[in-house]
Amino acid sequence: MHSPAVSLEQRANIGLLTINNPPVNALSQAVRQGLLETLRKAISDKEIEAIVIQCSGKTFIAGADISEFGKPPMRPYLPDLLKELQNSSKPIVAALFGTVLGGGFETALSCHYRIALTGTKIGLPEVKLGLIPGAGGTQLLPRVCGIETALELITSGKHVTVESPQAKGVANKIIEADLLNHAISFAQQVAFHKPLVATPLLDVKMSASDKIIFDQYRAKLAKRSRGQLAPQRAIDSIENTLSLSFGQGLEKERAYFLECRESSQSGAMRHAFFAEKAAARVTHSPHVKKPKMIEKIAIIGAGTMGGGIAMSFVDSGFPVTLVETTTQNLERGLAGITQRYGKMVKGGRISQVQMNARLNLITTTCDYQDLSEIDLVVEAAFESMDVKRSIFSKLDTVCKPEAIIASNTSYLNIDEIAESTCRANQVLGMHFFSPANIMKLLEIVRCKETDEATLVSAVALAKRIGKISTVVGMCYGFVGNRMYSCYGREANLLLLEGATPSQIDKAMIAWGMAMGPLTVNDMSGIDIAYKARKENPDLPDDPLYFQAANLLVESGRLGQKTKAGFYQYDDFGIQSDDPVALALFRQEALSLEVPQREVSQESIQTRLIYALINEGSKILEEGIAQRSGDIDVIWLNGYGFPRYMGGPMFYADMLGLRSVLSTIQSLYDETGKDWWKPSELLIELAQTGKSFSDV
Ligand code: 3H9
Repeated sequence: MHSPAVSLEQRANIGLLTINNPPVNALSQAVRQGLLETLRKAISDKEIEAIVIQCSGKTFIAGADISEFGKPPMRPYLPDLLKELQNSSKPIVAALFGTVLGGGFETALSCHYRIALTGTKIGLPEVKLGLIPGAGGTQLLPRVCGIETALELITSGKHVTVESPQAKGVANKIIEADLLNHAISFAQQVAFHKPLVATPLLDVKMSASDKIIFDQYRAKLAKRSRGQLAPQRAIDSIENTLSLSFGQGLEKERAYFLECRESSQSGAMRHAFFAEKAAARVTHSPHVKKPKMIEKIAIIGAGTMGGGIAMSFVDSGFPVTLVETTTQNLERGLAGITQRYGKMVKGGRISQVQMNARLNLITTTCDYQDLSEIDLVVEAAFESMDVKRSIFSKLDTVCKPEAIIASNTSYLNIDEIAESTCRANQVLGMHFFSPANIMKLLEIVRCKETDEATLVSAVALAKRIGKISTVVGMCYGFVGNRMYSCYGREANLLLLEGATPSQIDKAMIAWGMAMGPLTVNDMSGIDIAYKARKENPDLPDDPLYFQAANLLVESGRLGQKTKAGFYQYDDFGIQSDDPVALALFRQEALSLEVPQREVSQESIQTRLIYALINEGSKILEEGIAQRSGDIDVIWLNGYGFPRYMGGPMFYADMLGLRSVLSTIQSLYDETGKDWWKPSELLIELAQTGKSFSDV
């Protein structure tokens, strides 16, 4: 009995194995089993003289089935299957198209020949899942493309096209179209070529400098992939090709792969992979079938944020109308965009031709009447309720009835903004993160009146511009900034208790965060959140609440832009703890009767991370986030939370919610502060032995 996931048919003297496992032909158990059975059958069939492996659907195999990794292993294992391909007595040709990744690429490399459609992407992205290639990738790729390419591709996980110099040697033939017929006739041509050379028999391609390159990579990755196991293991495994036979190298690779697969880092990164896919799913009514067509975009405000948002649309080919109050503002905004693209050209990320094409997609205007044909407006003006309400009411009169109007506000109540229009059902939040053309995250804010067609359209658009989007509910700061304010609150309190800014930042970097919270605050300007706090009457009425930051702003220390904030900055922008700021905190602590103490690294980490978890739990409890994974996606992509920790909610699940609750309860008992009151949801889950992922 053949597995329905793989079929065998004969075309003249060629055995054609077709894999059919949508959406990406992942190597599930059924596919492995099917491949093994059809392969054995084709090899034993006297009429078959060569074999072609092809896939139906949109891509050749895109990797092992990631959803199987957390489960008990099921035979046949991929390395055993690939051994049979490598040892086949009949030549095997892989017909490549789409994204040939991970185990899919290892399968292709295990065939004797590869024929590819132009534009086919290849890669070993396992490190992005906290893994190394586990079916020979680290031993096969150095034999086909050389040591340096193997190091570069495997430790970065990046994809390259078959035409790129790094992929030299992968494809025996690259063709424009008609892949299957070309593959069959290629197989007929090579059917009797002898001897049959499988990849494991090739010598490792290396140059004299390759011996020292390993330590260079180790040092580079210790920084770039700080704290991560998989990239270092990948280097060890590739280095083995210099001293071990193919079989021995394979055995070592398998051991490293299993070590990585069992690690909490890989568990966290796999969670992140699936959470990002799930985040883009919106539960909506069956009446809403299709997203609205959105082709023409307008951005209100050409400042840093508006400019970045405009870039993220034109980068994906959308025409954008940039709107400002004066031509001077427009010129300044456009100059900023041109400068940012110029830097990308200098850095080799885009060509001059691409830059010109992108700039040509931008039209500018100061006249709202020019927006009558626009499908979606993103407002990125000054953070003031009055300003935004007046913009929305003007937009409402000039935009066509079906147009969607979005606000990029970080904190303001969009329900209130929507009231200034007669189309509140077509108003929502699109909260980009700065720099908007670089940061992948987009919080899509569902307001009280937002209809489902509008929401679904925004989500579809986010995917078209390459963003990772999550739909969130309306509250102060939405999900990300609301949690960030709890994280920042603790950093501020610790300053009054006697910790220094550098102590706090170092503790969080040691924990794995990309940057320290106070450095981030100094960079973005302490006054921004200060103003937002002043506009919000619902924040905790506690004299300690953000008092350290308040003091700084009120004494003119706004951050890097004034060369003084939480830190002081010298003429080269180098930061250091500032005795003046420290004295300010100490004095305030004295007058507010906050006892000074030695603050340990661990207690800083506990206070900041558990503040995130408790607030995340409240957000989930209130239904502001649809799933705990959405909160993780926001923190991983918007706030530098380490991917190998999976996000704050996944991390809490890993710790076990009983222990998390007990720590939060102790902090509540010790401080007596309302904000440490454990979330009801956390209590309920901890008591019933459940996790956030069960919600
Ligand atoms: C590996 O191979 C290890 C081996 O070395 C050794 C083994 C022993 N498994 O992204 P999309 C699902 S590690 C299971 O929206 P796109 C995905 O969840 C693996 N499911 O499409 C989604 O499901 P849903 C190395 C997978 O066109 C649906 O497919 N390979 C897998 O934008 C569509 O996904 C990778 O890491 C999978 N491997 O992009 C490749 N891949 O519709 C990971 C996808 O229910 N995948 N799904 O939400 C990708 O990078 C992208 O999915 C790909 C397509 C570029 C292929």
